[in-house]
Amino acid sequence: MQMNEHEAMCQAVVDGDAARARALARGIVDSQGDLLAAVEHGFAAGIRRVGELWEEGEYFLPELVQGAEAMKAAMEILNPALVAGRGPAPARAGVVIGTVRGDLHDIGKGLVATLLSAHGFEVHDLGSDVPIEAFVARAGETGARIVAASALLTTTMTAQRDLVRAIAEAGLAPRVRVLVGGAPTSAAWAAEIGAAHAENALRAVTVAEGLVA
Ligand code: B1M
Repeated sequence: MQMNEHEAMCQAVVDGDAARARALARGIVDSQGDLLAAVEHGFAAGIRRVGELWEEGEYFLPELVQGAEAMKAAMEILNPALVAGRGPAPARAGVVIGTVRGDLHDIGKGLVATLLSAHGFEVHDLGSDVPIEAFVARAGETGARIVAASALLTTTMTAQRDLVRAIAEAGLAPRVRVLVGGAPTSAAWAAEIGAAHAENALRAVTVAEGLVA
């Protein structure tokens, strides 16, 4: 049986095959296919499967890293196309974004940053393992309206709470609102720490638009 396009993308990530992932990403861009569907049902489905295989003890750290490399190789091609595909966007508020300190997971954060840019936000991406002070400093310097913090580990999500406090202590609230996300986070967690929450990258755009409206 022949694999469909999304299954092939998923499989390339599961196999940790960066060259194949890159070629499939290039193919979907060149054929002007649905890029978001390719991310969600193809490459991201693959990295989620890698996570399951790792949890089941089938995969070890090298396979996890290879899967992530394949996913990132595809995103390097898809990210610019996602931003360009939206055409000229109206100037919107600034967003400082990063993955919190101690946390190296940056694929989901990168997707959120890309979609925010594509929808006209001025995005300042600080990368991963970002200290609280760096978020606060950049928000102060740039006059950004939103600080967006991603956390993928249950051990690092507490930094999101520290960030909300630090923004208040720096006198930046309520002009600056904190948006949190990442697999272990939830709307309940965000409400508890006084932040806004989005469960995926597209939703992050809608929530961010609401925060600056
Ligand atoms: Co790690 N890892 N990892 N990992 N890793 C997880 C998160 C884990 C759930 C795997 C598992 O056990 N099944 C587990 C966490 C367990 C827990 O805390 N509950 C885990 C672990 C334990 C670890 C290490 C500790 C492993 C070790 O070393 N023993 C280690 C930690 C390193 C560190 O950060 N200090 C580690 C390392 C790694 C790699 C480096 C190998 C690699 C990351 C590479 C990279 O990002 N550059 C990696 C990967 C790839 C994963 C999994 C498999 C996939 C994550 C991913 O990219 N998903 C992950 C399992 C899983 O999530 N199922 C896992 C795809 C991405 C598109 O989704 O990031 O969820 P996601 O983002 C979504 C939403 O969450 C949301 O929108 C995105 C798109 O819709 N979102 C936001 C994300 N951020 C947002 C911010 C927002 C709004 C929405 O607003 C600000």
